[in-house]
Amino acid sequence: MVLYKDGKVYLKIVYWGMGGSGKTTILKTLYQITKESKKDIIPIGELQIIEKESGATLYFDRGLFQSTKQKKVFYRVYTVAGQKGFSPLRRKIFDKTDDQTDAVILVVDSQTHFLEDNVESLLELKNMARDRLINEIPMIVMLNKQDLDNVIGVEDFKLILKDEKLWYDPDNKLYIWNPLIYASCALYEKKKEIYRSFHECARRTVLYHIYGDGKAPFDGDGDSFLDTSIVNI
Ligand SMILES: Nc1nc2c(ncn2[C@@H]2O[C@H](COP(=O)(O)OP(=O)(O)OP(=O)(O)O)[C@@H](O)[C@H]2O)c(=O)[nH]1
Ligand SMILES: [Mg+2]
Repeated sequence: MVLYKDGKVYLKIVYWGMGGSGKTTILKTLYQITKESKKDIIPIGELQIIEKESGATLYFDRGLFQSTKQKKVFYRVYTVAGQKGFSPLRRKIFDKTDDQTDAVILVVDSQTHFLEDNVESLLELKNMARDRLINEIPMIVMLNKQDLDNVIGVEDFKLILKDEKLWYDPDNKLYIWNPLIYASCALYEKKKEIYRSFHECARRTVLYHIYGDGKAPFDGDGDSFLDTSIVNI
């Protein structure tokens, strides 16, 4: 989070995931959706897309969005380059010391034959975030490309998160902050869960900052943060 003297707040949200899982497409679709209809965020300026001829991201993509209800709140939204050799570039985006990542959206290519690559990408993220996922960095998961055949579902992916200790049992205080998992499609014509997943990520990011001072917040009975009206994004 970056806070300016004039009270403007910039929150940084990163789309992370294996090469080709759909991160750039998601950002473009989010941009279109929020440009053409009235939503809680509006895009400011154009998207910055840095890609190879093949369409794979070469460094990163970036978009700036402003909250329409809290006009001093801005979201700097990045996608990383998912291809295997680009890990150092991903670190530059994710781990910038003067502009730390506030929240992450893991974008999974849901086709079953990519399971291992998705897990590899998740492990890299875990390693880079150094135990801060969920307890300091809210996390959302998108199981993307659900329009295709042979795809994994939400319950399958929950098991992977459990294996990686990124899923808490109901008796744990962090249970309410378990990653929400959205079955999505990024293609504009078939779009599914693109805005809703971003909205939930933004909502959690704001809650972590307002109520948790940069950490997962808790209250007495534990679940009032599930009330979506508690905070404007
Ligand atoms: N069928 C289908 N294709 C998708 C979907 N999302 C993305 N694609 C396609 O998958 C390919 C890769 O998408 P990108 O958005 O470039 O993937 P990326 O995650 O940004 O890839 P890197 O930049 O290499 O990390 C493109 O041809 C997209 O059109 C989806 O939900 N369904
Ligand atoms: Mg990309």
